[in-house]
Amino acid sequence: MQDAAEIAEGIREGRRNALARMISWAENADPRFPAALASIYPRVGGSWRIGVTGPPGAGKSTLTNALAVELRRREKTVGILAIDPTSPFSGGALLGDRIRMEDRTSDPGVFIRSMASRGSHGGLARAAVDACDAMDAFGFDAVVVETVGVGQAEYDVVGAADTVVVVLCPGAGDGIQAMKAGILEVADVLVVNKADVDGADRLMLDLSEAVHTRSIRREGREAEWEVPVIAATATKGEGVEKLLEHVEAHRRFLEGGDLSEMRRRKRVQQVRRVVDERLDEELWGPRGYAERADSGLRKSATPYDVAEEILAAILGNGMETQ
Ligand SMILES: Nc1nc2c(ncn2[C@@H]2O[C@H](COP(=O)(O)OP(=O)(O)OP(=O)(O)O)[C@@H](O)[C@H]2O)c(=O)[nH]1
Ligand SMILES: [Mg+2]
Repeated sequence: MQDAAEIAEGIREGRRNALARMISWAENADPRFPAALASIYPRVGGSWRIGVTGPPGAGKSTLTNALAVELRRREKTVGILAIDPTSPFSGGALLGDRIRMEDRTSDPGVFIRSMASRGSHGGLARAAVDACDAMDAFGFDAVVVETVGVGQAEYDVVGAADTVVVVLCPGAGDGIQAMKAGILEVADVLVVNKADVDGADRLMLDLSEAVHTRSIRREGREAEWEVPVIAATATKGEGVEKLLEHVEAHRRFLEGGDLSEMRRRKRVQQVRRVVDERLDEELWGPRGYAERADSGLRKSATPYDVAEEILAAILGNGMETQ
């Protein structure tokens, strides 16, 4: 069995199997993860983290593939984390490039890993950030996280990135309308993908208006960031260079401001996730309060009475009411 020091050393030495193992630890909330992270933590922070989200089928994976190809062309390395991938990464050459996205051995500058949201015990965002930390410490120039934008957990995942790219496409109907409001909130860069399809221009216009209003409503430093809306045809690699330029511009924007503060704020969320997860375990795991709740209910107390009793036991007298 490998220990944390071994894995950390493997990561420092650039061994991909060590990285893969560490990500598995993150996924499984393995008790060895914290120590491994501690010993590579000084190396965390060099990667630019890009979150890619949007409705199902918008072309997120195709765009992520194309983005990776473009990054490689610029001699940048990239780690990709795909959450619940329904559309596996193409596995084939994109645009005639020889980068095979699925074949991990063919290009040491690209690393792809998927992660399932189920089975992560609600700790999806915690695990995803942990995995990104591991990839970051490994030394990738960019780390891209793709997740389908369907719920809070997924927003939470991409929200931890430095730059959030939201991918929309024309013709996906009311579904997009419904999630637009929420999805626009998290976007630093908006991509209208499938620009080769009817309705793309219309969507560009609609979004440009929507984004304009939103950026005025935003507070603080970010109020000055005008979320660009760009067109792309990911299947042909069109618009990808432009996308990367906007990501770079966003990076410069943050670096010119309080990047470290922003990152620290996001780190606070990670602390909170770890605390929440551990507390949940302590409270409702085998040595927790489930038994006590059961016996309380047997005495025909209401769930509220039982909850109060348990809270009082946890928090002490401070919780007593009336
Ligand atoms: N016409 C057109 N089709 C595209 C474009 N980009 C992607 N597609 C197609 O759209 C489909 C979905 O693409 P994906 O990249 O798998 O989309 P996704 O958003 O990752 O999908 P999920 O991960 O399942 O939510 C595929 O058949 C792609 O070939 C584009 O620019 N134009
Ligand atoms: Mg996908």
